[in-house]
Amino acid sequence: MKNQLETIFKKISEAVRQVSELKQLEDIRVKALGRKGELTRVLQGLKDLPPAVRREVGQIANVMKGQLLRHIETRVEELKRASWTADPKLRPDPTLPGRPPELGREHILNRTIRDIEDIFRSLGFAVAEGPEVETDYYNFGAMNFPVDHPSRDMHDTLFISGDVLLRTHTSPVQVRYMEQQSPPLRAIMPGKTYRCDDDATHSPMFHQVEGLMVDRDVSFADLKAVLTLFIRRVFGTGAQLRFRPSFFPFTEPSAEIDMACVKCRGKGCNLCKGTGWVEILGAGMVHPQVLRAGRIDPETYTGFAFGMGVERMAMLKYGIDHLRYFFENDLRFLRQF
Ligand code: 2NL
Repeated sequence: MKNQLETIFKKISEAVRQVSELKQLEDIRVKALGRKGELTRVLQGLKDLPPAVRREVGQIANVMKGQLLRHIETRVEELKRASWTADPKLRPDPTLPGRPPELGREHILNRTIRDIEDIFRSLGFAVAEGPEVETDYYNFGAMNFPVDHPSRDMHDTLFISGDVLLRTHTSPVQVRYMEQQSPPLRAIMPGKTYRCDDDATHSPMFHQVEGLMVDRDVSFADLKAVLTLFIRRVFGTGAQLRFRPSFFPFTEPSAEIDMACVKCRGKGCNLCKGTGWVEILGAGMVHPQVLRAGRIDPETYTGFAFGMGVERMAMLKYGIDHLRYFFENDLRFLRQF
């Protein structure tokens, strides 16, 4: 076996020395050391030898393998240099600038969430997070949804089993927050939310930021002031808002908040469907039942709450006209921000 190795080693060394083209060198490497190469096959045959011999022959074979690889490397360098002499254009130019590595970047939705967080932090709000897998109680019951409310339907909510579901809004985090803290409290809750919905304007997973402020004497005027300030920080001091009466089970009174269309400035276009206004926030005074679920006495405290879709905020702010851009991970889109 040792002789066999010796023969193979000599033969390959000689072939490497005589080679005159890089391509042939690669062929030699594969034939000798590749997966089905001559030397590889000998190494595979080792397992049939008695242990003492196996160790000795194995060592020799491995040393040979290392030497052959070094021979080949050296020969590659020699051949390359020879080719530079023949054709100086092939010589690497060490004065060229290096290729910068491709860097990743923050996704535009996370960037939008971070901007929203920074604005609310500057207004004294804390940022809280919570589980995406929730119970029916925290997602619906504590939020004052009637037992027969259509959102609780399998067709709208992604159920995991029984009372366990994927949260359909970040409100459960607010209920947990109220349970754990006592007023005064100010906090926002950003995160992923899920609904049984998938079309041009709905994704089964989307992002929401909800917020909450509870104290003695918090009024609808506070809600208007905070949300107007927030929207003007995001869209500029010229942003105009309109508060429309609305309904949510968890707030009373409730409002939907529209902003004068960013695209046509109120004239009417496809984005605002000719109305001159785009919906941007939902809000209201926290329902007494929801305060109670958070172990807060509605006789002593009042609060306002609001919710917004992060995808929608980003689309309005950056002029993105379709939801799919956020999720298809086309670098040409992602790199723009
Ligand atoms: C929307 C509307 C809203 C809330 C979310 C909330 C949370 C608690 C109590 C009361 Cl704990 N309300 N959240 C209130 C009003 C509206 O979201 O359009 N979201 C995208």
